[in-house]
Amino acid sequence: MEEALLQQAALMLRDARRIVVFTGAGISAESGVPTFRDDLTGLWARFDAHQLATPEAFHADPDLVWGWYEWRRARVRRAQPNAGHLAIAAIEAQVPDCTLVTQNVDDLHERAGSRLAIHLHGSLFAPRCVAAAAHPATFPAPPDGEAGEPPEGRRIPPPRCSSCAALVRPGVVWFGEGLPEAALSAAVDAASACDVLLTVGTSGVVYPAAEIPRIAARSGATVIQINPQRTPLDEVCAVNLRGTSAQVLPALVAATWGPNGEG
Ligand code: BJW
Repeated sequence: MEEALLQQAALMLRDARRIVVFTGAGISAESGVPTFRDDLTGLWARFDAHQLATPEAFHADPDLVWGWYEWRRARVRRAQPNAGHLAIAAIEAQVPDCTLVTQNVDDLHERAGSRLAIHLHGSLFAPRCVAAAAHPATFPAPPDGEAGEPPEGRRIPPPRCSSCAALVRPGVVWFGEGLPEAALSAAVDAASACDVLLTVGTSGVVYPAAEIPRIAARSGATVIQINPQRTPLDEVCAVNLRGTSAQVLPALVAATWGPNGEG
């Protein structure tokens, strides 16, 4: 990463009153949580999204889908926040008007101390009744803390809702499903009103989430990207910091507010 670019980004952050941090799977990669689209290690390089991440897939084979999400949930439970997650919590501590918007379904931002993360694609830890629109979802707590992690191909029948006996499904947003309205609208509002948006570890190809940095840019904000690879968002970014989030974010926080956050 070029030092001059880091200093340029630090100046932009120091001058900003309203900041949005927008994260994707790359922020959790250095915690051992796989991304989706990285060539060899991404989930979609090993698993078929059509068989696992659509409402039709769950309808066709709920045990396969629930087993896969239980495997992922167990992996995340074992993971720890990395220096990138901690640096974002440090930005929030420096800037009172900082909104964190994540596409991630893990809880590593929360565990790193972030105040409130807007989860655009739901959470691995909030399973819900398939008929949840009709009544509040109630179901026996999933067997957290079971010894070990289910092997990745294991089929596990999902629990049933205690009030209507419908299946309980992972609380994530699958392809073809709408995003949670309140989360999307809060993210759009924050992106429309910020001075700087920092986009970190996302390929920027999944919509409507990928509109968030574009909305910020169109509204006059400066967009800074942290990613080891080029992405379609490069074109809207004033500065592209090529590197991993666990390396670049702490360096950026130190360059902006000093090594001890003295400003
Ligand atoms: C590092 C790093 C390190 C690596 N440090 N960086 C417009 C155009 C085309 C298509 C569409 C469109 N609008 C809608 C669509 C369809 C579809 C879509 O976008 N498809 C495209 C893929 C073509 N969108 C939808 O279906 C959405 N719904 C919708 O539009 O509904 C319409 C509707 C409205 C109203 C009513 C009903 C319907 C829903 C999208 C849901 C996405 N779900 C997933 C799975 C969540 C559950 C789960 O986890 O299983 O969300 S897919 C997956 O992609 C996941 C992610 O949140 C999302 C984004 O991925 P992300 O985070 O960017 O990860 P990667 O892997 O792509 O990138 C990682 C990046 O990190 C890379 O750039 C690396 O270089 C980098 N990196 N290591 C920093 N250490």
